[in-house]
Amino acid sequence: MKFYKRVAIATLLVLQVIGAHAIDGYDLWLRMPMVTDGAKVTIDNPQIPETGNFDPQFAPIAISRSELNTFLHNTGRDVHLAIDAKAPADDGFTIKYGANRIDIKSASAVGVLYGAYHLLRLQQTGHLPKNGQTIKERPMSKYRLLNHWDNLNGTIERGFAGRSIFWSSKGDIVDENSARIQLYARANASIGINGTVLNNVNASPQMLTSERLDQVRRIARILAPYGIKVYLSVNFASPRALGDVSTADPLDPDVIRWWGNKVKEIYDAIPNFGGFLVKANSEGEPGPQDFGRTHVDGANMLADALKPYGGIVMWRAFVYAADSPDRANQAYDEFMPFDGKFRDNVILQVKNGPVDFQPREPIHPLFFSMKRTKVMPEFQITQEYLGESVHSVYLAPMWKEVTDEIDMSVGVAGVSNVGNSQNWCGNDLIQANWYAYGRLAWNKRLSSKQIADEFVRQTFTKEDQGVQTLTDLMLATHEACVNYMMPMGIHHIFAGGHHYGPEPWYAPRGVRVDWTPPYYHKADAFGMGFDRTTKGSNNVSQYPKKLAKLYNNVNTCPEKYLLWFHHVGWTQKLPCGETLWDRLCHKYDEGVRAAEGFVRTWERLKPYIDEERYEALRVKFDRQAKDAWWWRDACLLYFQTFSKLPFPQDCPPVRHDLQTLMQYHLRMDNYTAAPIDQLPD
Ligand code: GCW
Repeated sequence: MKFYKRVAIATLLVLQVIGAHAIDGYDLWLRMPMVTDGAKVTIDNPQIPETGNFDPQFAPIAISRSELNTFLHNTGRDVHLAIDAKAPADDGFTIKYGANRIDIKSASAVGVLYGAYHLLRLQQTGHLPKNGQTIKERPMSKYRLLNHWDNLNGTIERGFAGRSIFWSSKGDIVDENSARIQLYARANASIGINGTVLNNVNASPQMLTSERLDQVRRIARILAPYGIKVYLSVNFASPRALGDVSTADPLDPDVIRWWGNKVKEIYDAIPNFGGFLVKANSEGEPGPQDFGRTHVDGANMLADALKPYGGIVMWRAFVYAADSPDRANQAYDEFMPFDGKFRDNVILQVKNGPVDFQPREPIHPLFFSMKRTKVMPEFQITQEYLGESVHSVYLAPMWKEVTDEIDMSVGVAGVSNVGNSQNWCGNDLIQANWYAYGRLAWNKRLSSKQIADEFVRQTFTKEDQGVQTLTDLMLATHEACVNYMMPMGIHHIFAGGHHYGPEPWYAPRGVRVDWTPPYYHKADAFGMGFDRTTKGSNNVSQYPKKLAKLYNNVNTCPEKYLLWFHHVGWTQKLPCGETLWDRLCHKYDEGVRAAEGFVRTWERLKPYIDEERYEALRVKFDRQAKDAWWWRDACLLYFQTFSKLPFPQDCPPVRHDLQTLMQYHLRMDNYTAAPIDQLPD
């Protein structure tokens, strides 16, 4: 069958599936009714035939036309699509909304597709342009990637929404899942995502076997028409592990040859392959240091292999050794000396904060200092540390604390929250995080509020009162979560292993100390907090002077980072006028009150929301409020064993006792969501 026909038929199949089922979240933000009065859509480039044998490079145009035909209401204007060398390049587009016609133009086919989805979004959110208006868009980041931590057996590391849509212990599921993978592509293209890493950064060498690469090839063919390239995480020891070379030393000629051949094999099968993502010498993964080489040796060797084909290497900066006095210092210490030494097709992928995707972290200092290296931030969309898919936490406000301050023009990566659950994310409301991630990758200047508004109108309700109430709720969730889990710069006081719930006391013998909460909170008879000042670990000095000065002084350090940078006495007066202990109690209370408020707000939203999703989220909000109490009681009662101070009088009494909470440990396999019915009441 001709390529274009296949795309068109597959698109129709997806559309049929969408039409057929109840509101269960499956169709994400593409919940558009099909129109019967569709606009006439014309392709203005004579070299692109209206029907028949499409050159694959024009597939996005075919999709644009079919999407607009199916979903764009007739506004009395014909729609014209054109690839035009004078139109915006780099995936950008213009939409000219004239009196009789709408022109969508871009220098590339995929740019036209982004324009088509933009127009549909404007229709769905009630913001169609005015007569004579021209919209011009151009993405702010070049590489807009999702990272899937999917294992080849179908489990997902830190995945809370079912199993992988790409891999299965059953073997090959690409054909079986092709409709879902296509909808995944469509959803991503609609928000401008242009690349996806198909497997866990803790990568199995098996990823690079010929059988697996054939599956990758088939996935790539489903994604390509939507402008999405595939990338793979690779295990640095692959040449040795797959059996034909005795080492993985990046300077060894046999190793270099092995990678060269492997890369050629990949590009022969997948000409638009994107490149590699590498977690090396981190948390037990192999890397160049195992052979006495450096990150630069490792990254550049892979970059050289990929270069002839236009591929890139994303090399992660998430490294830390077990015995360091401050984990937050390490990425900077290890990578700064290499600034300017990486090939130009290497991008350093740096987590948003210097520790690990905590509910709140200061910005990673490498963003300010790596001046001669390409850098892209990595965010975690999946809520490993923010209540998994149980807590509804809208993450755009958290990401914007970083994206507003840094350069994202090279690219951005987001660790996906997608699994094969019916609603993709295990929670209908946190689909918003996937959506918001894509929108911010496209345009980091969008406000959290605007993105929430767009999301809500396309998914839950278009009624203004409902939209307003729900977006206000969403906007409050992140700060609430920080407050009930770890306010004022506290970090990493989670339950060991799975990270669901509080265990600030967790410190079993034999576990690496930097994987235990006391390493981070440092509570003692005097006070609590990690001293990262010039008198402590000196982490502040990794920041530009102005910030270093601000953070170093306990009186000027923003309260939200206070215990991140300072060890503060329990009775010390803070700039707000309260003592540390009282302030801490009040912040936890603030979090609990907010979480309880979400339950009531959700009940008020009932008239606006379909029964299925209303009920599913009611149960989740209820649990989130209970968890907020659990967090507050566990943390305050535990820290009280150090402070020996009473709760301030206006604080409500605790609901739990410390002993019981300390005996409780949720047993959970790494690859599922927390079982709600087994959590403390
Ligand atoms: O946050 C930690 C997670 C690990 C993860 C690691 C990383 C993929 O707990 O599960 O491993 O970060 O980002 O490499």
